[in-house]
This record gives sequence, C-alpha cells and structure tokens, in this order.
Amino acid sequence: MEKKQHYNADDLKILEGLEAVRVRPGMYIGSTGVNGLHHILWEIVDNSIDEAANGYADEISVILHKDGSASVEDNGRGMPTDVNTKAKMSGVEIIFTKLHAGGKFDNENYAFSGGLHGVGASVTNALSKWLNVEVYRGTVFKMSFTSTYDKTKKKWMCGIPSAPLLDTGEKTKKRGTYVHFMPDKEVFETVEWNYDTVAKRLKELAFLNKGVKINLTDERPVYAFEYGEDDEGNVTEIKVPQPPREPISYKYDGGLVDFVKYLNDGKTPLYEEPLYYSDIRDIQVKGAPAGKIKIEFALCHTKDDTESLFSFVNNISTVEGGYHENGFHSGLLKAINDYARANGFLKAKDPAFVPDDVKEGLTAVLNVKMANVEFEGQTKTKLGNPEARQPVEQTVMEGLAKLQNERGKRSVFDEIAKKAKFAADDRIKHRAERDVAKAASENDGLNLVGKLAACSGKNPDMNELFIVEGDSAGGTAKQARIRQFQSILPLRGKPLNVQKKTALQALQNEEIKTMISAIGAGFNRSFDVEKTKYKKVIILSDADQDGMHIRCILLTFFFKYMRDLINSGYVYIGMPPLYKVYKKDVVEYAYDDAELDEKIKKVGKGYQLQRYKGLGEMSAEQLWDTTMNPATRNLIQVTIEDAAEASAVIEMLMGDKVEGRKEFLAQNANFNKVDGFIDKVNFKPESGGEAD
Ligand code: 28F
Repeated sequence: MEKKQHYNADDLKILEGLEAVRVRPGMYIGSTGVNGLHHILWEIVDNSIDEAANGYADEISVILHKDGSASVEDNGRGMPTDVNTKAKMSGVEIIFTKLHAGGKFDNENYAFSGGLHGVGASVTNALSKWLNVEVYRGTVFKMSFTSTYDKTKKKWMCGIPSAPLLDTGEKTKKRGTYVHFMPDKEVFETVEWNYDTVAKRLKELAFLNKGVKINLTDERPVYAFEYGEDDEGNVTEIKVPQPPREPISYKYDGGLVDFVKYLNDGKTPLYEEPLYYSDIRDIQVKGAPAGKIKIEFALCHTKDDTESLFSFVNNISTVEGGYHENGFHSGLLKAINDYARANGFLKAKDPAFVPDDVKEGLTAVLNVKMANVEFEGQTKTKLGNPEARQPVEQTVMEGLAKLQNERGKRSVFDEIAKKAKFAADDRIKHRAERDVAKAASENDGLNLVGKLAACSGKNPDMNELFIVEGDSAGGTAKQARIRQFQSILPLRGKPLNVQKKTALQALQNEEIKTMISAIGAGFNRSFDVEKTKYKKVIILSDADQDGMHIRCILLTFFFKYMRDLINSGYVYIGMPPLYKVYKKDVVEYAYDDAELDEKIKKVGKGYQLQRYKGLGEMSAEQLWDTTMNPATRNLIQVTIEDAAEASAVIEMLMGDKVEGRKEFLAQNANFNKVDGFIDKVNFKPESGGEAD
C-alpha cells in the first residue's frame, strides 16, 4: 500500500463545531459514565497508535497525573504544524477544534486507521476543562485550549484556543506529539481513571501492534479501603495509603503470537508455537470505493474443551463477533477438514468435522483492519459488514494450507486433526447418551411407581432425597418420612458400579435411570446442577461392609456423572446409629464405639443394649429419630475429595491387584471399622445434628 509521504494542512476537511459535543456527549462517546471518560483518553491514544501502526512511531507513553489529568505522548512525525490555506489555521488547531477533521477517512495518509472509533481528538478537547498539546518537529510547538460556560451568551465555549499554535523556537531532538488534558467534572459522572481498565487496554494494544512499546505511569496516590470502627463504634471505611504503582511497559515483538501465548498461560497447549498468518486483500464495501482489508490471526489449540476467540476490528474488540469471526470459523473448518481427509484422520466413511470439533480447546486472536466499518449489536461490538467474511475465510484457509508445508509444522496439524477427530467421536457418542438420559428424565413418574416415593413439595432448597439400601429399609423410611419434603428411593441390591462402564452402559441400568430421573438435572455433560430437584441427596446405607461398598459405588457414580452435585455441597451421607442403649423410657443412640461407653454411663445400671445390624431392624420411629429428623440426625456432607477417594477405593476393589483388595477387605470386615474408612476418606461431619 502506498503511503503519502508529504502531508499538508490542506488535506484536512472541516465539518462542524464543538458545541454539539458538549450538548450531546453521549452521541460522541457513548455515555458520560466511566466508559465515556475512558473513551476520551482512547481518542488520543488511538491517534498515537495510528501513527505507530503505519510505521512512524514505536513508543507511546501514558501518564495518569496526580491532579486527575492524563497525558499521552508518541514519537511519531508530530501533528502537522503548517497552516491550512482554506481554514487559515494550523493542522494542530484543526485536529483539536473541528469534528471529524482529518484525512483519515480517505485512506490516503494512513493505510489502515483505527480512527473510525476516533471521532477524533476534538471530542476529547470539547469535553476537557483544558488541553495542552506539544509537537516536536525540530522545535517545540505549543498550543492550549480551555472550556467554559459563557453565562451571558448562554453557550458552551469549549475547546477554545488561547492563542494560535506557537513555535517556541526551543530546539528539540524529540519527534512526536504530546497531549495533556483534564476531563471536565461538569461533563462526567466520574473523572477517576480506572488503572486496571487503562492497563488492560494498553496491554491489548501492545499485543495488537507488535514491537510498539507502550508505557503507563500512574502518579496518583494509591489507597486500599478497609473497614474499621470509629469512636462511637460505627463501621466506617478507612483509606489506607499504599505504595505508589510502579510504571509499567508493554512491548510484544511477537504480536498476536505473544497474545495467544499469554491467553494460554495456565493451559496445556497441544503444540509449542502458535500458528500465525497475515495477508492484505481487496474488499468492496457496499456504497464505498474499492478498498483493502488487512487480516491477521494467530491460533493454538489446548487440552481445554472450550474455545476462546478474541477478535478485533481496527483495534476495537468485537466481543459480539460478526462476519469476520464467521469467516475465520469457516476457513478453519475447511482447512482442517481438508487436512484430515488428505492425511487419513478422516476415513472415507467418516462424516466431516463440524465447527465445534475444530473449535474445541482453540485459543485464537483475529485482527482485521478495514475502512467503512459498520458496528452492530447491543454494545456496538459486532462487525456488520458481510463483505468481510469471504476475504477472512480465504485468508485463513490459504494461510493454514501454506503453513502445513512449512518445516516442522506437519506435526502441529496432526495434533489439530487428532484433537478434532477425538471431539467428533465424543460428540457422536454423547449425542446418543444425551438421548438416553433425556428419555430417562422424561420417564418421571411412569415406570417409577412403587420405587421412588416422591415428596409433594416442589422447593429444591427444602427437598431431600434419601437413597436407601434395601427394600425393607426403604419401606421403613417411607413410613418415617415427612412427605412434604422427603423423598425415598429404595435400592434393590447393589447398584451398578459405573467405574469401568461407559456412560451408555450406565444408562442401561434401571436404578441409575431412576436416580437421574429423580434428581432431574440430567447426566454427565448435560448435567446442570441448577436444575436439581433436591439440594440434599442423602445416601443411607447400613453400617457394614456391604453398606460401605454401596456408598462407595454411589459416590463414584456422582463423582463421575453428577460432579457438580458434590461440588455444590448437595450430597450427604446419612449416619445410622450402631447401638441403642435403653432402660424403661430412657433411650440413647451411639454412633460409634467411643460413644457407646459414654451412652452406657449416661443410661446407668440396668441398661439394655441393642446392636443394629442394619437399617431394616429399626422401627419407623427409630429411623426418624436417629437418621431422618433434621433436628437430631447426623449428616456428613460429602466433599469432592471424599468422592474421589471413594472412587479410588472402588478402583482398588475392582482392580487387578488382588493383594490390596484382600487387605482392604480384611481391614474393613468388622463393620465397626466403617468409621475407620470414614476417617480414611476424610469425611467431615457436620457438627452435631442439623438445626434446619
Ligand atoms: C498524543 C497523541 O495525536 N499523534 C499524531 C500525527 C501525525 C500526523 C498527523 C497526527 C493525517 C490524516 C489527520 C504527520 N505528518 N498523538 C497524536 N501524530 N496526525 S496525530 O496528521 C494528521 C492526520 O488525518 C502526520 C504527516 N502525516 C501525518
């Protein structure tokens, strides 16, 4: 692309005055809130970035000053200082006092300007109390502007120069432009710069403009806010002074490649070096002259299963996507499908990958620059130019095809194709699973009659599901329960051990189908804990070895297929007592041997002792008192570590290592040792009975 090397002020076009900006700031900067405030800083930064993006500047410094003002400096060519013959004012004055001033829009001075965002520096001027500019072009040029309200004229006098551009004659070796301004308190709801917002944006711009060094200095005092009490004991906020922020510099010689590496920090990439490609193509935006579009992207797959694509148009983050993203996705899909077919990753019988297959674990940055952009969507961050789609798709497809032939890159494409194939297989498998799980969920109430005794209440916060070992204990529990909020699901015999089963096999099992349907929140990947019908799922099994085994099997099931139910703290173990110590009307229950001694002492001479061999031996009343009554029962909330441990125990019991299994069974043969198991898996008991 040709660049016009010589610029003069006659190239500037003049449109309208600045009062309009004061009268309706929202029209120009979106809002007068914190975003609008930052917008007037971005206007100035964007001008420096334009200068850098076109190769004339390589360093930009932003300072947030103590008094709330901000300054930006670049080492570019410096704003034009000569006088525009038509307007009879300097280029600097035009840039700061005329809306939409600049040749930016005719694409001559700048090949690709970010400045469509830029309604221009004049907007910043119009909304500032004061603005000073210095231009370094051999000598230092200076100009100042102020904004006031003229009461007699009832008019905003905004962005008014105090004098024409002054050549101070002071010699300088520097080149570039310095702009320092004070946002007007009368305009903005807040005039406090947010350090994190500024830092994040500057870092992003440094990634998007490789090799450009961007410095940020915050000279303002830093405070932390803590809460304390004043003399009268009222809670007050205390401002605690903090050390000042260190200046920070961002510079990324790898550009988008560094951006992708940064985004992948903490993830496991499938290959070391991100793929990168860039190209410039023709574009014909409707109603506009023929133009160019610059496209660049970097991507790298990770072991994650979600996609993170960050796209930009003219340095603006297109959070809502748009045609360039569509083009990127279809280009990527075609390239990977072609590669996989040609290299045997997809056999003749295999269907082609779908977009989700190639997106899995993808981290990518797409950066597009073009003129005449149209932003759409709720937040105006969606590219609405359909013309952008095809050139982006072509660039991605051809770029990836070219990269395949680069030395050392084949293994990268092999990894991508393998990952996509895995995702496709998984998708096909899961579709079948989802169908069965859905069928199980929809079964609710039909084939479950006689099995699940569902509670009548509909509030998941209140509702409890008891999964009870054995039909007879189940029957007792059904008599004991409060039907408004307690549901009983009796299990016949041992539930299916899902450890070595596929999800589809698990779904063949009646008991498992019943549990899925009772809980009502789906299964495996489609499990959505928000949909659970019970915020307490209580496993109630005997205090013997079989009971422990059943408990482990159930925990393994939840661990594997409803993990969020455990993560949310909704899975519990019910603890039936081991002993009943009684004399006439006095009844005490002991939940372990240590407690037994204590309870014997408490009941005193002439006590009688009953040892429960199973839940089935208890009467409905006893079961209620000891295990089901929220006021008196002992529930243990299952942590994810408990469940993982349970699943490891199951693994061991099933595994090939006979020795470990024998030892474990021997150790736990005595049912009193069940608590030993509980210790071992680190179950954390709720303290005493619950009070809910
Ligand atoms: C701190 C903010 O605003 N930097 C700028 C330049 C350089 C030129 C320029 C700016 C041309 C098309 C208007 C110089 N020499 N930093 C800045 N650096 N503006 S703003 O020209 C005016 C623009 O529309 C410049 C030759 N060509 C351009």
